[in-house]
Amino acid sequence: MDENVKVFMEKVMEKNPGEKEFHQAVQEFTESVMPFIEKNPKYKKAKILERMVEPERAIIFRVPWVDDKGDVQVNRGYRIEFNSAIGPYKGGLRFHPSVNLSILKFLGFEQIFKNSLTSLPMGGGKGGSDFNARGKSEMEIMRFCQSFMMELFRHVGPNTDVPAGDIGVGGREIGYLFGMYKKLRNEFTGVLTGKGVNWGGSLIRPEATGYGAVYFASEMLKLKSDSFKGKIVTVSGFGNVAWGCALKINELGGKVVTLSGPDGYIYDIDGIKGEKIEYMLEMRASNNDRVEDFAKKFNAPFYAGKKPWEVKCDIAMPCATQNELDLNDAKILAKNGCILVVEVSNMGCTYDAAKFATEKMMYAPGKAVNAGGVAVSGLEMSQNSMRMNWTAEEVDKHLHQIMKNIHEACVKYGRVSKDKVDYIKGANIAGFVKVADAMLDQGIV
Ligand code: 2IT
Repeated sequence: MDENVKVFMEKVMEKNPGEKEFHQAVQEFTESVMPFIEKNPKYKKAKILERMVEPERAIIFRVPWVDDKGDVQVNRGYRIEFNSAIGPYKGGLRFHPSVNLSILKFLGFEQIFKNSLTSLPMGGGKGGSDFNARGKSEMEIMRFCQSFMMELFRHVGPNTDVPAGDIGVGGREIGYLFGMYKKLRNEFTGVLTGKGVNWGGSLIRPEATGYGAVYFASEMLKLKSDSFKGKIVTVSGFGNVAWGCALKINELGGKVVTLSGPDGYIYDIDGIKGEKIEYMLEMRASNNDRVEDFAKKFNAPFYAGKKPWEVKCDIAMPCATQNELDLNDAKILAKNGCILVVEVSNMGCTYDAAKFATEKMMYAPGKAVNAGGVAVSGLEMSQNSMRMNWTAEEVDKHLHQIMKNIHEACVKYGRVSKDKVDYIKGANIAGFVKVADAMLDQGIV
């Protein structure tokens, strides 16, 4: 490791003890940008990197609610308002029992550069709760969302901080959160994105993360004069992101053969298409958090407790959660002839897996690949400000162009040779420059 990176990381670790996901995200980022900062002393002098790793504000709050039995439950809520140099804080809310400060800080930190890459005016933020939706009733989910917003409403607003969904927060939860915000503020504004299309939501927002990821991967393949046509694709997860990927991959002539959940993975050799894709939405809404139901319904083999990376494929797309693909998985993928690892989940690959995949296959990081989700959130904000709705074609056209531009920016800053691009470096530096320059312009604040 570079000496400057080492010294910097020691300070980050000392100041943020135990936050291992946050350390991981900062280290990956710092290894890319440190050489760039050394070459551009204006960033070094203004201590831009030291300022960037410190959230502007981190809010932690109590979320009490009453379950169906009448018992009182207490969860912890968070909102990390990380960086507002280029726009209001923007980023999702994650409701999952694994949620803690480290995870939300890593997500908020990555969100800064992802949002910058979209070229839209959005700062970086993230929030959520350790709430576990598994086995909860519809009314319990509603009461939890309402209690969460009873505190969050003081900290957010359409020009301050605009949350959206993430794991465990979809259209249903956004609806309950929005309803309570509107009641408390007596204002109908675009304070959240991912809203229903009848009340301010944007067409294509549900599809955007998956579509955008496939558009980005198509650009990577195009560099090699290749495409999705005829490709076998392994996908992990079964939620909104995996769903959008499956739709677009089918449209482009590829075949998705796996889905996964915390319980294991399913292998569907006929390909996941048509009603099978629609069934993914039912699994999500059931609050069961498992894919074995799919195996039973469609008669596909189910591998309990295993990850889909052992299946032979051309393209692997982790769409579930952080660190779901490690070095050993990456080695198996390469050995089985996989040519491309497209990280769709945030930090879906461990750092050594990402480096290995960059070297031996092709790899692109989540903050570039999955930026289509937040990009269409940005377009939802624009439509809300104008009090207008664009057609699906119009939104999709913008999304496609934004993903092409992000790919181009990654190539610009990440090209290592005629036929090799380091997308980690490209995405990090391209995302950094815009935010760093805005911070310089705005002084020491
Ligand atoms: O990780 C992400 O970019 C999201 N969960 C979406 C954030 C957003 O504001 O749409």
